[in-house]
Amino acid sequence: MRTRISLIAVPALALGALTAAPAHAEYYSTSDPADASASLTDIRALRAKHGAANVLVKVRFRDLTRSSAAAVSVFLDTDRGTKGPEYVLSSGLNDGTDYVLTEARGWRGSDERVDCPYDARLRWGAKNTFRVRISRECLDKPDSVRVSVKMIDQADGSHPVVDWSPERRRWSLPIESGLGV
Ligand SMILES: [Ca+2]
Ligand SMILES: [Ca+2]
Repeated sequence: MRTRISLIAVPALALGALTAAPAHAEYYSTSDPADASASLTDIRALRAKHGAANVLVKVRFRDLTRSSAAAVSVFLDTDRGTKGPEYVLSSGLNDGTDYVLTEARGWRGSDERVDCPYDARLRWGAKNTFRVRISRECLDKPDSVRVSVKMIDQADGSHPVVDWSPERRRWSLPIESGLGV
């Protein structure tokens, strides 16, 4: 696994930032290995940005299909003092799927829906991505977030294929709220 942290969130700031790089990251990006090859929705990359208004998470899969039997959970850690995620965005990966943001109960969703602005979008074709945008209001405006993503594919009912990024129940580096997004 290769992990890369950009110190520069906004390209327009890049020149100035060369001499005064911020001490924190506002952007996280990692590639994920082809380690769930039994599933078309093997996670291949995870990116996250924490802007002034929203948290954006983008997951890229090997091959996203409209009839996918897989689902994705985007776990969000907004309180490092409390073990595990505080929120989870759960979605199918098929055309017309529902998605929901709830408070987390351990590494699961719950019935406690969070009522706030967020949206999710699937892109088929060459992009093969699932993208979610969550208002920072939903998350109680945290200074920093960490993300972890789980894919579970039920295509073969006898044995679901699971893939995590960056690793099972492991977090991205902390991402501080920044400009843009
Ligand atoms: Ca993978
Ligand atoms: Ca936590």
